[in-house]
Amino acid sequence: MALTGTRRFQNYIDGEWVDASNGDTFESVSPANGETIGVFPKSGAEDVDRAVAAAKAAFEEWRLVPAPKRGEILFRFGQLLIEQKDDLTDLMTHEMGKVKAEAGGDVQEAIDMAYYMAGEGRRLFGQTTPSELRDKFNMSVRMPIGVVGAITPWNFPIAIPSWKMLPALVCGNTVVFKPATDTPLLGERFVELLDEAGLPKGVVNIVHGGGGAVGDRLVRHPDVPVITLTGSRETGVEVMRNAAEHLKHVHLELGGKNAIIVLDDADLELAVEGILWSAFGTSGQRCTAASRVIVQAGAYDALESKLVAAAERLRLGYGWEDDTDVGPVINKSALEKIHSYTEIGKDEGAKLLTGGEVATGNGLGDGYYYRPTIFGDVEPQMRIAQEEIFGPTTALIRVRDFDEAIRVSNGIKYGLSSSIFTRDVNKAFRAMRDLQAGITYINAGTIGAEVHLPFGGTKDTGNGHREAGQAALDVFTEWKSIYVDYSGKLQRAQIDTEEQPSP
Ligand code: UN1
Repeated sequence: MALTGTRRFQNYIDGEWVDASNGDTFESVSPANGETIGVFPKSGAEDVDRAVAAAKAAFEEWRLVPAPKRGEILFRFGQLLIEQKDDLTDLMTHEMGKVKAEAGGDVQEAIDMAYYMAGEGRRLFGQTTPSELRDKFNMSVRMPIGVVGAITPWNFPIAIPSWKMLPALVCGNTVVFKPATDTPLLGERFVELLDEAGLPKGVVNIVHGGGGAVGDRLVRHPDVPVITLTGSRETGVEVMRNAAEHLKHVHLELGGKNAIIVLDDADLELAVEGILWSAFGTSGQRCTAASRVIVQAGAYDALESKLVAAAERLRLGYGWEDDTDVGPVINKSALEKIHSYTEIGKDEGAKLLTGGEVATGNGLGDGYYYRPTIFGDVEPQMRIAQEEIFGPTTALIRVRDFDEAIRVSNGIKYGLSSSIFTRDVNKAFRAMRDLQAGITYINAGTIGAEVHLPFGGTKDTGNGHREAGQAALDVFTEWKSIYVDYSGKLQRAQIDTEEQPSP
């Protein structure tokens, strides 16, 4: 990759590339080897205000562009993503650290979303329904809302912006986008391509900088009626509180503490593959990662030994090298947090089966690498089985039977993803009914959601909304019900209706 090094990047506001008004900057640094990726504006409230004003003005015209035309711009964006897929994938292995196959998947998820939402431009269905009165026509339509503040995380630096911005745009909203400070260049590339696809100026704006300055201003800004955030539970609570003043629409996608259940009758080889992929893929840095494995007693010993052996075969390294299985974690504080949970697990009396340490050999010391870590004999109430670690650490919990497995799986505050490995169709269906989560997988791990189904979770994972799928449209539109009376006379609903048969 041609690294940009100390090249300075800018905000994009009202169709112009501009510095932060205070002139401050921050660097994006690779978690893989410490190389500098680029220098970005460390913006403040003034920059947010300018971007919001631009987006607010652009909304008046963009909302009138026919939705199929808006969809065609997204289609073109999807094509540009395909052309740029290799470059974006390579950049992602450097800026975010995930391995090449997964980085390609991240870009692919945005391509899928672009095509899906492009098609939505010709649907955006409402309802037509009969009226209780003669010569009257009733329907409901989706209306765009206005300026959307999109605050995105670093773990899916291309996919998650697409989940938020593409449905927002096809519905006729305009956007102010604040990407994570760990992956600003991927955020900037995303916006460059949207611009190239033909979005009018002001429709999408990017303002780089921290959550405290940029994010908070967006959340409190009176002219930003919709906030969509993927982040931590703590940030979600703060965003909801601060957005309450203006009664904003707030969409939150927060944490997970997802479990894979393995019953005695499961295909163990398949289960091990599913666990490895879900626990250690993306170095465990997915909201959907499997940080708990709930195993029925009859399968426990065999599963433990197969899983530990397989985890020890995983090769840590740079994401851009073909034979790397697990890349770095995002930064130093993440590495420290992950390691602190290893100490917590040991103190709680869980058995450290493998990993549990920072990896340093073969040049890895220049980045932030943590060995895939598995704890055995974990009790469901231990902190390592309750709190989101967001790293390559998973906890094996032994249970007696199916009912206990479901109870343990549900015994957490989050409710994002869930999974069960079993060959018993009855138990699989009971799990589909009883697991308290927004997503349930049967005979697959906890990761791998597709863009045309709703994505999100129950309980503390969010606030009841979903992104992706048709559900995303509900976040970015308001319903309007329309009544057209063509009788030429005053007809009073509930009063001038036809006679009912007497009871
Ligand atoms: C996330 O971790 O926030 O299902 C998103 C998956 C991916 C998306 C994860 N398609 O794991």
